Amino acid sequence: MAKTIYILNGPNLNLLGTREPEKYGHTRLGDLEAICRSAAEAQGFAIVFRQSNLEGELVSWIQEAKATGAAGIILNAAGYTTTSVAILDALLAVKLPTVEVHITNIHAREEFRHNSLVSRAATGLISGFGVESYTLAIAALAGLARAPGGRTEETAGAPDKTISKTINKKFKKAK
Ligand code: CA2
Repeated sequence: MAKTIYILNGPNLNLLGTREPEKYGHTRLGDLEAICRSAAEAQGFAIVFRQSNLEGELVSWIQEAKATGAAGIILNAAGYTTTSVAILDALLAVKLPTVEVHITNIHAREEFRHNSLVSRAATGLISGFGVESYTLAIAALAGLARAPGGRTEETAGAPDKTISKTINKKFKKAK
């Protein structure tokens, strides 16, 4: 059975395509889900695609991703990106490969959007490519899941040094 990628969206993203199109574009959330589903299926993955305006619900879904054996998480925490220690703690606890996504380039915007707590636990960050940030994230996660000796549960979110140590250890064992 195909492995599943959880794609989680935070507060106000239900408004996608209906407000502020100059910032967030014209694609509605339902259309984004369809785009993500076909991009993931093309790479051999299923998706669970959800949006919530509630912090705790996002935390529960991160835990659910782990409990159900998901391949990884793509997370646009939106307004919770810079404020939610609870979401950061959940990501640190589940240790799943995680790609943080943003539609806009958060570093080209107001300073308060720069200090992402999510980034501290994410494997990587894709920001500023419109809704294509999501399809780029799917490609990145699919690559991670496939890469031999690549980032796994053990090394998700860890700095590269730790990852090379883990890989070296595995190679030594194999010899
Ligand atoms: O660029 C992104 O994806 C953001 O995560 C969007 C968040 C913002 O707080 C982050 O700094 C960057 C805001 C999401 C609000 O979503 C809306 C969508 C359409 C219309 C209005 C709001």
